[in-house]
Amino acid sequence: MKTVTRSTCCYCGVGCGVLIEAEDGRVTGIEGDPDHPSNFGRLCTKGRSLPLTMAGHAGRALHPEVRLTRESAREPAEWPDALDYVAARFADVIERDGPDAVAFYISGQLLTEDYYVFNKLAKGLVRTNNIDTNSRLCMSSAVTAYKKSLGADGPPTCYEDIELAHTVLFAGSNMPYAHPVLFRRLEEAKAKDPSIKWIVVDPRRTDLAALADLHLAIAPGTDVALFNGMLHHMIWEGSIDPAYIAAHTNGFDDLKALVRGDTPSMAAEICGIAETDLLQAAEWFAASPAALSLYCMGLNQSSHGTDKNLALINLHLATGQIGKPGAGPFSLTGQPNAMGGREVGGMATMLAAHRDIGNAEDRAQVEALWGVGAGELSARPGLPAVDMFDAVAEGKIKAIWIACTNPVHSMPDIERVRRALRTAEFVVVQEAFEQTDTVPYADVLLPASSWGEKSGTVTNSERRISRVRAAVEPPGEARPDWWIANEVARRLEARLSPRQRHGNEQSDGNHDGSGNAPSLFPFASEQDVFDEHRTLTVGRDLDIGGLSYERIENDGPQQWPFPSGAAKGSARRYTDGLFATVDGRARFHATRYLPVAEPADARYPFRLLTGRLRDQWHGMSRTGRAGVLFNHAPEAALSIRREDAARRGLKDGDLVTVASRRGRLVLPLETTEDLPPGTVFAPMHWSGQFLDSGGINEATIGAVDPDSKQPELKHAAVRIEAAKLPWRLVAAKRGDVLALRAAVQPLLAERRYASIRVEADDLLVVTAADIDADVPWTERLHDALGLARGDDLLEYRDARRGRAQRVAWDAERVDGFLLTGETSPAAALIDQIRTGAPWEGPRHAIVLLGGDGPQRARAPRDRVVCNCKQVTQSQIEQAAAKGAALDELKSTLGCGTVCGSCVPEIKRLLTATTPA
Ligand SMILES: Nc1nc2c(c(=O)[nH]1)N[C@H]1C(S)=C(S)[C@@H](COP(=O)(O)OP(=O)(O)OC[C@H]3O[C@@H](n4cnc5c(=O)[nH]c(N)nc54)[C@H](O)[C@@H]3O)O[C@H]1N2
Ligand SMILES: Nc1nc2c(c(=O)[nH]1)N[C@H]1C(S)=C(S)[C@@H](COP(=O)(O)OP(=O)(O)OC[C@H]3O[C@@H](n4cnc5c(=O)[nH]c(N)nc54)[C@H](O)[C@@H]3O)O[C@H]1N2
Ligand code: SF4
Ligand SMILES: [Mo]
Repeated sequence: MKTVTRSTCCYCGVGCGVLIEAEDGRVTGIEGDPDHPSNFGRLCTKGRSLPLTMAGHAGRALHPEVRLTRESAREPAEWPDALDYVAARFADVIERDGPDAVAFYISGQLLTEDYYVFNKLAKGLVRTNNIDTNSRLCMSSAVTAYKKSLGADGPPTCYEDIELAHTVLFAGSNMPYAHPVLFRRLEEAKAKDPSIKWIVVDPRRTDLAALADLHLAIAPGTDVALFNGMLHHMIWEGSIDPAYIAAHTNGFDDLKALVRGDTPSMAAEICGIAETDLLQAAEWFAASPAALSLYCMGLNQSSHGTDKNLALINLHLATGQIGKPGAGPFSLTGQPNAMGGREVGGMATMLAAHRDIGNAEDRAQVEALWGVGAGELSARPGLPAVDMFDAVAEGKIKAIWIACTNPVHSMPDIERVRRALRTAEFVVVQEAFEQTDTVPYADVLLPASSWGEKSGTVTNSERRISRVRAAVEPPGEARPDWWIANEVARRLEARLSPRQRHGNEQSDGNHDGSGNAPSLFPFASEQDVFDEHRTLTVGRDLDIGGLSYERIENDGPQQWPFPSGAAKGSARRYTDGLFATVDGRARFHATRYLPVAEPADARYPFRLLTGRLRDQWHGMSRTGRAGVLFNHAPEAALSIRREDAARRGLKDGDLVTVASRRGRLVLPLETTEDLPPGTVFAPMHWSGQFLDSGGINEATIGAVDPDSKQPELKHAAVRIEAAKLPWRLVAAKRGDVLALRAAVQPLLAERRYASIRVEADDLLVVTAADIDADVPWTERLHDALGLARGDDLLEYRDARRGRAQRVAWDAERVDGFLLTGETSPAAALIDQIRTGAPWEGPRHAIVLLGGDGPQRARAPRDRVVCNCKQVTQSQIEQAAAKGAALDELKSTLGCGTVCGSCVPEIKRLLTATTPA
């Protein structure tokens, strides 16, 4: 039977509504929900490809698995046994070493209900605040700055402001890649009114920067200097709003005294931009009828992330560009439910409903609401992510439970995380997919149901709460995250001694969860959890006392606050100039520019930036399952400015070692004009599932912002050297790419460079270097790929020239190959497999394909720009050379007509191509 289920996309913080089509328990299709106020039916490449990531159960975590000793392998276990075991091990550690000897590291991709149960488990039952999330790597600087300046967390703006803004300042955001559907709304607004100004602050010339009216390619990490310089100009040009400042803010005089010294010329020099550009930006911002800032990780992921946010908010407060349509500081949320996580207080420094752990009254309120004894919640702040893993490495935290995040890939300086997990006594990993870099460290693997299979709520970037609904049953024995946490919590409740559960003074009572004291975990469904959560918000800034599943069902997704009796949520906050601070006034902060934690120097002369690609999501556990999502960027690479490469005698495709003070990895080089001198860029996505290394976080730094504790994932000093590993092997095989990946992945780490790429849904390619004399490895790869033997294998060896070539046949078709030494035929062989055309010549002639051309290191294929219509870069360039404009390209090639994710890049290609 065919069903259609209304739900929400599981990727970015835009929070697009989707209609999931399913048949016979399988997700078969997806459409944008035309009625959802985030996307009105649109989806981007990632959202549209969700069904492809759900084809089959291969690679999913399907059963609980337990290993009793580190030396043994995990064995499948029954749910009750696995849950009992986790509860027993946690209880042992808590009773022996105290509650702060355990920790929870969770995720902004959990649903609000999942998050709520974990938070209550840690803070309400275990009584530790050691619960932190990957939002620490993502939103915590934005949260800290909102609280310091406006008095409360959460953006004051809404999506409608995107259409109403007249000046848009993008700071450290690459929206066309990271928030594509919201960017479509900006494109439309600007198409309607070309006088709208776009200013982009980003060291890189991204597709967004290429479309901007003004691109400020600042030196990495210098945003505070830029914003202070802009404010200086506004103050001394008289373009600030003194009436607004006087009526609604505090602290302006200190800020004014500070920025007196930050002249535009000094600021421009620090930022490495033209002073006239800085002045232009200041004027467009201050004089605008409505100035909106959209900012993301370029500000937050910094050792001065809070100050970067505050310096930008200063501009809004000084000019009164806040609390009115089209204006305000709009922090774009990364993950689908980073906001929901903050709402339930799921971080080491927070309590439920935007309360603070450090605040005795807040604690007392939560104690009363949860029904735990007065004074029993721990006042000791928990450890934020980086400190948490350090404490594990130091043996202070003995047991850690990781859910819905992959820290062995996504944390800075991953070797530190690996060390921690090797040291830990007990590691629980709650995952939906088996192939991640964290799963091997699990003593217990708890299989989680995932998108399309689970139900609850998420809150998007504009504070809008949407329903997530299950369209199919979870595979195997996977269970919803809230259920898993709830089951362990009940067992732990029964195990922890009364003294632990109810404090010293009540130790005589029988509160062991066996019936006398009501359980803290009475939840029978995710709806029960939501209903408890909303009662905790009543009277708070995020009051959702009036919101229920039923309400969302009937009236659609709603924005908070949504107090009891409200007819609808609030689109915009602070419209009356009354802020969430004690005196109702927003606060200016005197933000002083400070350099990045690790500036480049003679030994590590390059500044490393990291960020996202258009079609991949984080560690690729999901997007890495769909071949089509590799089209736009087939493999990991390090981008470098052409002159910087040439000066070092390096060229496109060369393998280089990227080394920092912490770690190193090898990547192929990709030259570009889009980076400032002395700066290199690596995407964050590739991990040990696709590379011999763990990806770029081998090199990044764990330095954190002093206020938000967010690590500086965007900046580290590195050295780039030729890896001097000649290209030696390319192999490919047609088949089940997930199975092939699983078979090949364990071999990767043995090479100094090895990489897997998915060429198509049924074609996997492996490249490796440094394998000269290592014949056994080649044989193992051959076996892992399942290349045919005997008659169907054509072999050719030339020992003198160090070449070996094998081509596997499936009847008349090429099915796979493995080339060592001379790899130039690889590209043509891959094409041969892709097209699936029968080979007509004599078999031995196949190895001559590609001739004796230059050795090709990179993916040789023409890059696919438009994924929906499979239109390549060269097709677009050829049409552009004939003078075609965007509309003509759309009607002839069809590119950019479906999801629109490629339109910014098409526009850029059009500008770069001169018609012949
Ligand atoms: N395709 C895709 N979309 C995603 C995600 C994904 O994995 N893939 N993840 C989601 C998540 S969780 C997040 S947090 C968001 C992130 O969304 P974004 O923050 O927009 O994405 P990033 O590419 O991480 O970083 C944005 C830009 O910051 C720039 N930058 C680096 N250093 C500086 C600096 O010092 N100053 C300034 N002004 N800019 C700097 C980088 O060059 C980069 O272009 O994306 C969300 N959306
Ligand atoms: N160098 C560098 N590093 C970065 C960043 C950067 O810009 N540069 N960005 C940082 C940012 S902003 C972020 S948000 C983090 C993201 O880092 P991570 O949180 O590590 O990213 P994901 O790969 O999305 O991890 C989510 C995991 O949960 C699993 N999963 C999916 N659905 C479910 C489910 O329903 N339940 C459970 N239990 N598991 C599920 C997925 O398979 C995946 O392994 O990375 C950070 N790291
Ligand atoms: S913009 Fe794309 S990834 Fe983000 S929620 Fe919408 S469809 Fe999903
Ligand atoms: Mo993020």
